[in-house]
Amino acid sequence: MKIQSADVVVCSPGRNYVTLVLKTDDGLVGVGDATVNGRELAVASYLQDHVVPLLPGRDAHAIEDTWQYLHRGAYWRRGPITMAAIAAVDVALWDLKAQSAGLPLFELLGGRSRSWIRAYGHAHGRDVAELTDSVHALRAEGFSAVRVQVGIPGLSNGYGVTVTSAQSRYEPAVAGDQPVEEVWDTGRYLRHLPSVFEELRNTFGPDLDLLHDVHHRLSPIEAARLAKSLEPYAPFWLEDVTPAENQESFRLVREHSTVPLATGETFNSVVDYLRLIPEQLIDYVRSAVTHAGGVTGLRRILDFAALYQIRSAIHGPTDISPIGLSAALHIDTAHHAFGIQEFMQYQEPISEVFDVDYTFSDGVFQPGDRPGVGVRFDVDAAKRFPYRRAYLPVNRLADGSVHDW
Ligand code: CS2
Ligand code: MG
Repeated sequence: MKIQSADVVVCSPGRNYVTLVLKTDDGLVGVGDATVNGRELAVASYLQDHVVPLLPGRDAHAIEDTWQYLHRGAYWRRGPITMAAIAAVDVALWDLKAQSAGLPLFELLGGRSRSWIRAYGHAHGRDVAELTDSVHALRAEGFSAVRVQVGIPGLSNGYGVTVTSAQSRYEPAVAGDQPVEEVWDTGRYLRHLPSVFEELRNTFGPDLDLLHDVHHRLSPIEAARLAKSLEPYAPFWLEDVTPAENQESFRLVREHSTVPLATGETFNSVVDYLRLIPEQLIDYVRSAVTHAGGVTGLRRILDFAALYQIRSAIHGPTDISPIGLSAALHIDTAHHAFGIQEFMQYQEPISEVFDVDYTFSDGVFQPGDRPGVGVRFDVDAAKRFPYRRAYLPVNRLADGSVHDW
């Protein structure tokens, strides 16, 4: 089975996606996701200009060799753009191999390890009343684990929260020629959050798993204070409590609290975890199939994490395309180190372009049984939704200085 052609398609059915389509000489079509939120055209160019010319004629079965060829062979390895491009090739090749075997991908990854995949949903509100309604709505959809994000009094916008009540779902990337600018105040946030968790625990009791994403905004000692103050409400985890470049900073948080910690959505290699995993500074790895070198890259991370009882929580926001999410679900089904799967829920018209076979009901996913990754990508439909420039927000403090978003 040889790769015959490779095409890169950028489309925007609701938001931007970069998709790689590989065709083989025996007529199979494999697809991979290379979306990097707000930087889509950079990864499309990396693929189109530097990777696509290398693919025709290669053995489509040689997944590991192609991965190493694009990783070591490029000399400039790692980085979000490079690893998203490699991920797209890798997932498309796994898709082809599984199709040629006539099996859903999870069968090639070791087969089924669990009966279902537990997911957490995104609840949000501009205040606690709205957040409570949002949690009720997710509970009604069957979610037993919910990420809770809330507006902070005195701040007009916050991470994970819609700006108006008319928006039913939060989507951070906004179409336009300039990023939206937000204003952040750590003191207000730290003072407000414990009362929010207290109210949610009073309303929903001890059984509902509550997750929260700090989105890289705190210093290590601020993160420790937050974790300590939320400990009585037993969060399932706190995510990205502090930026992860200085990995030693997680130790400081650990010294003050037993709240589980999750990080890794911005990482792109197992190398990024060289301290966090063996020194057991985190409890969940959040890398995405799409951003960490595909199925091949993510399995390296999970095998490493499993040695330390650290579990998976594969990144699953809407800026991962249904191809990336479906690949994640196959890994979730097969890998012993599964913890939980993020599900942010796509908005239409996405299903006009991506036809999926996985199902979601009562808070859990099931992978489909189509051979391969299970997603059909409609190239003609994609043309109806051309790329629109969009950026993630930029965050500032009250004095105008840029802060982590
Ligand atoms: C978030 C993401 O899903 C998450 O946990 O942190 O929504 C993140 O903001 C986006 O993926 C950024 O592209
Ligand atoms: Mg996050």
